[in-house]
Amino acid sequence: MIIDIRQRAIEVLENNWKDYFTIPCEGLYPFQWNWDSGFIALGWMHIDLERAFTEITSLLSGQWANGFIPHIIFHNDSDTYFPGPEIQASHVSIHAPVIPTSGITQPPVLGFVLGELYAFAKADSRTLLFLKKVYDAIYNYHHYFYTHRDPHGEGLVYICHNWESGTDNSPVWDSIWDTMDSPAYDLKRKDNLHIAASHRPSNREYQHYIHLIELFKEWKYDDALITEKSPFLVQDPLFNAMLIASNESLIQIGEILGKNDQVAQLKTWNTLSRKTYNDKLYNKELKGYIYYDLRNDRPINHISSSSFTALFAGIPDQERASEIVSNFEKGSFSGPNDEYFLCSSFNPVSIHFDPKRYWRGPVWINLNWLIYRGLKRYEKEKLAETIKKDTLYFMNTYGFYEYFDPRKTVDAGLTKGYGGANFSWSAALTLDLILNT
Ligand code: 2M8
Repeated sequence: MIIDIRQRAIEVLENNWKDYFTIPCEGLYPFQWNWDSGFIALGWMHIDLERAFTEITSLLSGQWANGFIPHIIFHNDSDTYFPGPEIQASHVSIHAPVIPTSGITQPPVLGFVLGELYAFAKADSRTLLFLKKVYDAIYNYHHYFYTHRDPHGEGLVYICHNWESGTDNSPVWDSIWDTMDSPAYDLKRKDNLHIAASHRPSNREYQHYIHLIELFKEWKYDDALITEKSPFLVQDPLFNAMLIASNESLIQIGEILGKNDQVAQLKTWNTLSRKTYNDKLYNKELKGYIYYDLRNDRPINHISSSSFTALFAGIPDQERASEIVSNFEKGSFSGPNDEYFLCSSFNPVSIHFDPKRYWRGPVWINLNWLIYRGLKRYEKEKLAETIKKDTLYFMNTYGFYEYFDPRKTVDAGLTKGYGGANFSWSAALTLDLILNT
């Protein structure tokens, strides 16, 4: 069984490999995506180390002069995705490279991906050479965040678009859409040609997504103007946990490479980031980390799977970690009688929970991988094994889909997962779950 799933995962990655980068899946997502590539590199690491390195260097070819790394790099042409390079129009920024990219980013996973590569392949002489080659670029990405996206110097950086969160259609963003009066654009969406509309965001939501891009283009993707005026400005628990975990890996690798000044700066940033994350984002009643709406100066009191990624970055102390995982033991995310597979992307007891719609309830494998590793970090072995078991159950039963229904009660009647099939990070992280012991 294990050999079989491993071979099928390798086939998915091979088919999605486009000479020097990997697409998330055919049709639906035909370009290179930022955090997808980070997770995908962890799959390639088990198959072909050079490909893992190439995946990351290809992503870095889209880095902007100010250190920013975009969420999509348009290496290739394709007419199966909206919004493509002509809508995203990175060329309006003075910082953008020649290659077309988007002008927004995604959760900064690259730093900890370097840490994973080092842990897995430090004995291979190519690894240190690769780390030397890319270290400064990824450090500059973090420098960009702390110098452009932390207006109050708190150690928490903001995201300015739901697509930057990675959890694009989460109910968390609903209260922000309520503050916006976006034009009723007639959009030529392509996602609904690939996937049932009932599993994807609504047209109104897409109008908000595009309106933000239109505003940023009007401001030439200038960070100062975005900070001053963007209606969407949020401190997100997943995004900041990825930054903190990536700082940690950059500190470790920087020490090996003798990058003393960068290491000292990363330590200063990370100490403040951890403290503010704990002080500002923790909600004791909900037993989890929440979001903060910086534009409207108010907490957004929702718990999602993003809330639990703080464990991956080692943010809570042991006592708080135990409080957090009570959500998985006869708690809201497991259901009082274990009615749900772990881990729903949104709180199943919430009225906003939708088990089929993109990021409003279904299980995603990259979040499961992060939570699994977080639970291991806090020695919550039993729960970690449950989440691994649930993840591999989906993969074995349905294949490498993009997301899955968390309800055990409906599972017996299902024949497929949801969203794109043959999805790269589902395959890559399955490989890592099986092979990285
Ligand atoms: C989804 O997002 C893209 C926009 O970036 C989309 O729906 O068009 C999200 O799940 C995101 O997290 C992911 O990186 C991307 C590609 O897999 O798809």
